[in-house]
Amino acid sequence: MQEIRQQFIDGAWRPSNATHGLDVIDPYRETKIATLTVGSPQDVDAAVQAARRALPAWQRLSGEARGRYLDALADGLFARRDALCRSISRNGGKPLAESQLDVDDAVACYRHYATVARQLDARQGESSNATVTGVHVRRYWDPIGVVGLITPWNFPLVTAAWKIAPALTAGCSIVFKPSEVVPLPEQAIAEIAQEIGLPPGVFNLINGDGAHAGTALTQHPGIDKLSFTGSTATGESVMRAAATGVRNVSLELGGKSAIIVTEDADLAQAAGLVLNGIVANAGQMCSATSRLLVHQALAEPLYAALSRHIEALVMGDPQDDSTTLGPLVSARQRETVGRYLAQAEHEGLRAVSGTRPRQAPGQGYFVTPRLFRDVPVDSRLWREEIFGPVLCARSFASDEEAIAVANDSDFALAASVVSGSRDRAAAIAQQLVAGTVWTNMDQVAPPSLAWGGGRKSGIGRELGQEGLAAYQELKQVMTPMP
Ligand code: TXE
Repeated sequence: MQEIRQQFIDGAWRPSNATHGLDVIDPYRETKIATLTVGSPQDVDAAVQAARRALPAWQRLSGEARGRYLDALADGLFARRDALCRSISRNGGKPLAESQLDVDDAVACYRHYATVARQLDARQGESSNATVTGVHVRRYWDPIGVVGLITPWNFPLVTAAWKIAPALTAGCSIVFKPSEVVPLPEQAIAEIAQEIGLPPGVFNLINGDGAHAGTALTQHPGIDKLSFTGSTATGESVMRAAATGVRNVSLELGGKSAIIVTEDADLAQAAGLVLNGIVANAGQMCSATSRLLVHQALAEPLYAALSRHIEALVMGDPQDDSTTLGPLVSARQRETVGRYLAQAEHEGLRAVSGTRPRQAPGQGYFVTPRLFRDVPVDSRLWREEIFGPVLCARSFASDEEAIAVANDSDFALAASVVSGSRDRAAAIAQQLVAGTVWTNMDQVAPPSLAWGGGRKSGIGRELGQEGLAAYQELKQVMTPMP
């Protein structure tokens, strides 16, 4: 069994003076696979001090040089691909094919920002387009400073890359706290930082839970910006902490995204996209399309097709190649989803029959996928993020009705439209309130495009140019014209 007693501070693994430990669990075998020493406030302070010391030299480095480190991080992850996939599947419970997507997405993200970093040098000091009579204006993009990055357990390495890569590109130094639920794959980032000779203090990793390490990090006055991905409730407390000292904050929180299927859609394509949007990662995705709105003319055939697809899923060992649906990440997450299923019974929701996958293992934190139809719009299952393989469906009579129901949500992260007509899909997409709308495709977030949403889904954008801007401060230098 692995013991993670140390924190990565100032370029080296350092023993922690903390006494508090946590168990790390394999959600398929329901066994302890590691113990994790929770970083103390002193550890967090040492990490922040190291990041502050490293900041001036790191930000002075050219974008070209920072780009080389980003490429080296991508190389380091790629070199460990197989081991990391096994680690993600073992600790997080997702099938190997999905873990491979995670590692590849993380690699692609570091690669993308390596290119962006190289382009930065040419932009620094560019003349502004704005015309101010008699004044010449130059623009510079400075790093925001030392950033505190906190990620959840559902996409290890990926959510970390979405923060670490643009922050390093901008010239920020980092204190990173991964989730305590799936910390094992994330340790590799520190190993690689050490291996590639990233200057000490530029990247620091503090392990631990939210109550101890997370809180110590968000409250540390030496942090200039907080970037958080996780639940809306924790996002609110991170934002409250950021208010002290008027510190910048980015939040990527939950979702309750809609998928709209029109009657002219290709049935097989629609069923595939709807299924993927709710069973990938066992539904534990902020972008899960967990509200299905299907035109009344296609509702019965779509429900029947989904039912068949669900029956064909193979629940089992995430490290077995044949498995297509893994367990939920933890006993706690299974309890949370179980409470929603009890609520569904209480509300008398109508489940579509025949939705039991072929194989149901006798161990692991599994939840059998559920499809509830005709779910009232005021049902808790329709309105709240469940974070499990539970799909709520309703039928609609007109596109206007579908759009209104889709937009009637506390969240605004993503949405999906499946239609036989590109024009109709585009018209619906334009009226949806969401950061990303997929039409006749789903669940892709390439590093060159922004990701994020409004309402209770968060503040700001990650990835793309916007994701880099989240770690920069614009400086304008004005000079009288000669
Ligand atoms: O998330 P938390 P949890 C949703 C999903 C899930 C629910 C609970 O609905 O069922 O959140 O999951 C750290 N100060 N999402 O409890 O608490 C914590 O250590 C600073 C949606 O795992 O938000 C971890 O690193 N940090 C989401 C991270 O925050 C704190 C993904 C996320 O934990 C902290 C995950 C505090 N006070 C869950 N408390 C998405 N958007 O994809 C906790 N943390």
